[in-house]
Amino acid sequence: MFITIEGCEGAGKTSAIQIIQEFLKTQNISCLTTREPGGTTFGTTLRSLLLSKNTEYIPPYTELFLYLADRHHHVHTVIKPALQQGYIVVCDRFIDSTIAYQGYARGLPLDTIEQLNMIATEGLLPDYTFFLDVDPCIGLERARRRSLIDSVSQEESRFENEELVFHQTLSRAYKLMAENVSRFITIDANNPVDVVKQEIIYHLQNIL
Ligand code: Z5A
Repeated sequence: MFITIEGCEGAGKTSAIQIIQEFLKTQNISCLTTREPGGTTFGTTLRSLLLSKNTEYIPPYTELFLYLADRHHHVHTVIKPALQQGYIVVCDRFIDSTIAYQGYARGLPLDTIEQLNMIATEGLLPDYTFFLDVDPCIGLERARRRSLIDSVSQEESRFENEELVFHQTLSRAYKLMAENVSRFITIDANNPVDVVKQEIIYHLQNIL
C-alpha cells in the first residue's frame, strides 16, 4: 500500500507521518517513511536548491523539472523497490504537491504536469492520500514559530516567504482535489494534535 500525505505549510504532515509510523508499528506492519523532495541522497541535494531561502530566482519550469527529477529517482530507487518487498510506503508530499504548487500556485498547465507526473512516477499512483486541511494563516503561523527555534526550517523557507495569497491558492487547490479525487481522505488539521491523531488512526484502521 502506498500512502501520501499532503497539505499546506505547517499543516502537520511531519507529525502525521510519525503518528502513522507508530500506529503501524503497534500492528507489526512493516512501513517505510520517506519524503519529497529529498527522499534519497541525490534528492537531498535537489532539496537544498529548491527550498533554500538563499537560492537565486528559479523560473517555474526549472522548479517543475527539479521536483520531477527528484520524484523519478525517488520512485525508481526507493518507493517501488520497497512496495515490491511488501512495505507500506508513507511519503510526505508527492504528485499532488506538484499539481498544487507548480500548477495552481505557479500557473503552469495542469495537463502538462499530469503527463510529466506520470512519467516521473512510472505510472505509480498513491492508494490513499491524507490531506491535512489547515487554514493557511494558522499553518504559516505554526511554520514561522517553528522557524524561530529550528535552523533547518529557517534555512528552508523559500516557499514560506511567499505572499499569503500564494498559500490561499494552494489551500483552494488541495480542497478542489480532495473533492474530486476518491483516494483523498481529508483531516481537519486546525484541531489540536491529539484530535488529529485520533482522526488519522480512525481512517487508517478503515483502510488497512
Ligand atoms: N513542493 C513543491 O513545490 N512541489 C512538489 O512537487 C513537492 C514539494 C513535492 C517541501 O517542503 C516544499 O516543496 C513545500 C512544497 C514544495 N513547500 N514548502 N515549504 P516540506 O514539505 O518539507 O515543508 P513544509 O510543507 O513547509 O512542511 P512543514 O512546514 O514542515 O509542515 P508540516 O510537516 O506539515 O508540519 P509539521 O512539521 O508537522 O508541523 C509544523 C509545526 O506545527 C511544528 O512545530 C508542529 O509541532 C506544529 N503542529 C503540527 N500539528 C499541529 C497541530 N495540530 N496543532 C498545533 N501545532 C501543530
